[in-house]
Amino acid sequence: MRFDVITLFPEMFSAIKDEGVIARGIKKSLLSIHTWQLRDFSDNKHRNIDDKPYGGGAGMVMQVKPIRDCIRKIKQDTPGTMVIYLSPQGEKLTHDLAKELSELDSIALLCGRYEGVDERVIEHDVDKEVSIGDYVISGGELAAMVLIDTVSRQIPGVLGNQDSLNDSFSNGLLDYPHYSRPEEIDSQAVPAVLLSGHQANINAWRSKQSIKKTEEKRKDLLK
Ligand code: 4FN
Repeated sequence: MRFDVITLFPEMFSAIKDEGVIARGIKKSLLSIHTWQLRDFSDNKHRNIDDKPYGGGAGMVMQVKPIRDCIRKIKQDTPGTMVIYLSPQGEKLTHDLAKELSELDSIALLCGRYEGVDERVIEHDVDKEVSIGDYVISGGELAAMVLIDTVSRQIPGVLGNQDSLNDSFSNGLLDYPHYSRPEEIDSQAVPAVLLSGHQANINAWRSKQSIKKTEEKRKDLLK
């Protein structure tokens, strides 16, 4: 899977490129992340890519021309890539959407800043809008990194054994509780079943806990 990221802050993406699951996916050539500095597509000496909103008001708007030129360049290199604008107006990013997107060969991610992009970019250049959730954030970069992380994890071979989630969320439920050494600390003991060595009982306990936790904390996940 190839990701092309259009951003004013390409350096931010070193956070996911340089270590962890994604870095290892890149090393194994299962993934690549290419960042594009939108300012390189500016047509003025100040390297501006934003301007004042028609109709007035606060803030600045990202202009059509640099974005359109950048997308044209990306599509020359990678025909057929899906252009996604990370935006509060988008379809909510879920595990299911991540699985769907992981079937694609390439995705271009447009990261907004200021008040966002000129609406004509959304009409003409963007294939899909995706949102990571209902809160204000300062820019689309963090959202793009969340998308890259969750989509990349769905690509066969990206996760090593150390990184694998057991069954959690493959079934749409919360994970069961986890325990490690010591067996007891400050009078808090590990549930006896986990020390029993009886794997069928352990699996049954975990499955019950998983459902119970989901009912208690995230009823909305039980469809
Ligand atoms: N955010 C809301 C309503 C109005 C504006 C915002 C907001 C970054 C460029 C967009 C936000 C949230 C989830 C991208 C938020 C996302 C963004 C995202 C995002 C700068 C303009 C902006 C009703 C959601 C609170 C700033 C709600 N997923 N504007 O945050 O890009 O991807």
